[in-house]
Amino acid sequence: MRSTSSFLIVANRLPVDRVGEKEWRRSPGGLVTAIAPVMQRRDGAWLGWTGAAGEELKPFEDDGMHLIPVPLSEREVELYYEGFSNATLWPLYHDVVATPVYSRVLWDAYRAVNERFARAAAEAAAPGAVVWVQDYQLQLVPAILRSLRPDLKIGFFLHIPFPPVELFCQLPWRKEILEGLLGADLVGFQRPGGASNFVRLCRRLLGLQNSRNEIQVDGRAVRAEAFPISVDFGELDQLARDQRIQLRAKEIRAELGDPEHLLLGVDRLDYTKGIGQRLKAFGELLADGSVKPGDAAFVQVATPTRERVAEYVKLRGDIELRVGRINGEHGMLGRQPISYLHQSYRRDELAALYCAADVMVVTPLRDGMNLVAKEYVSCRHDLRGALVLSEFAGAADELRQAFLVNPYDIAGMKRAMLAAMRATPHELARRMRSLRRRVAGHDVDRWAGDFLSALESPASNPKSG
Ligand code: GDG
Repeated sequence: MRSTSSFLIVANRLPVDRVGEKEWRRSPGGLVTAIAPVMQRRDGAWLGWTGAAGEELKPFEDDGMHLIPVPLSEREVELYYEGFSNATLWPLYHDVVATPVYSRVLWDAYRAVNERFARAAAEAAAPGAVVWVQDYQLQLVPAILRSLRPDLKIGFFLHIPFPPVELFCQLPWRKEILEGLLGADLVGFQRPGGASNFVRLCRRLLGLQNSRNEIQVDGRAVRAEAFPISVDFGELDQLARDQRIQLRAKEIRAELGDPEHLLLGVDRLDYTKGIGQRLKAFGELLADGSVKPGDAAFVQVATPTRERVAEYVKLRGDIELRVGRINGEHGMLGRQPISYLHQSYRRDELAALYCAADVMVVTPLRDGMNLVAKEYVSCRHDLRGALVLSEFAGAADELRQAFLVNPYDIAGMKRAMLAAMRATPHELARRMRSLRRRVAGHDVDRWAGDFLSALESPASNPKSG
């Protein structure tokens, strides 16, 4: 077994899911696809939790990746993961759309777990290694790691939004989080707004000097910059062209009674995703007769997530009540306007759904990026299909040819959904061509490449410049 690696990913979760007793399968998702080749080229390792509480495993190899498990106890899952990460930081960073829980017990667990990840990374990294820390669960890791291993090149990427000064200041541990992130050489955000919020906060709360996006701290320069994440366009494009996927897409439409308009939502069942708002808009379109029940069908895939966190339990109840009401009022025997699926699907079934849908409805109240929007676009080589997209998703910066909506404005959302349903094939093709060009030219490979070359460029380390 090797001792140290020259390239290290540090993330809350390992990039594999357990199947059976001892078998693992690579988790779906862009991050793994983008990073796997870099790991192979650079003798890389991935450090993270296996997903099972109380499990202590030795490092192992899987699918050509060197994996280093970090253990979490049952109580740490509750306090660090479900607690501080998902009941404090997640709502705070998403515009406080749910009320964050501020608790010292949760904070203590967050700090302790971050320290464990940092120590494990310090042990696994070769001299001068590049370490790339991922996401909001591990914001203290960069500083702890730097104090243990000043020789490392440390990058951090935040997948969710970074909030404005007024909101971030609610956090009782606001300085500690900023100081944690400042341990990195490069702090990456989805949008330029996130980077400037961070720079402003470092000035305001820590009194640090900056010139543009470079912050001076302890004689080092820390860069804050936007790197909008993306999807594997090529892989999805190819998948969507597969005959089996196309056939399945036809079958899905037939199973739904070949509606004139098939609308689709695909989200984790999360209160940031605006699922209730979009269903309300659809329900009103049915109620006021703009859309006839037999003509339109709405499929909402709501993947189970964070099911032990109180806000998610409440959200599930709210959504299911709304679906029940709309179906009760507008359904017919054997046919419901909303097909609500609280289940997780295989990737190829999702691709078939994307190919089947006339209108993809992505309406988060706040979202770092939103990969579903980019996946839909990648699957529509036929240049048909319309994307209704919230202006509060990071993806809206790039996908300007979508039907952009404010999810708080139900009337506006109804108009946009109708416009998407009524658009001519010519208009749809014009919009889709431009959306596809954008995603094809800015795929996840480019995202990882851009981040890593910025991290390793001399500008982020004045001594080597
Ligand atoms: C965070 C940020 C940012 C969903 N249901 C199933 C399934 N999915 C896949 C989708 C997509 C991914 O999960 C969801 O990604 P999103 O970007 O839409 O949202 P978050 O999970 O909130 O992700 C977000 C992202 O990180 C990356 O930086 O864009 O803003 O919140 O890929 O396809 N996949 C499968 N079955 C499902 O049922 N296989």
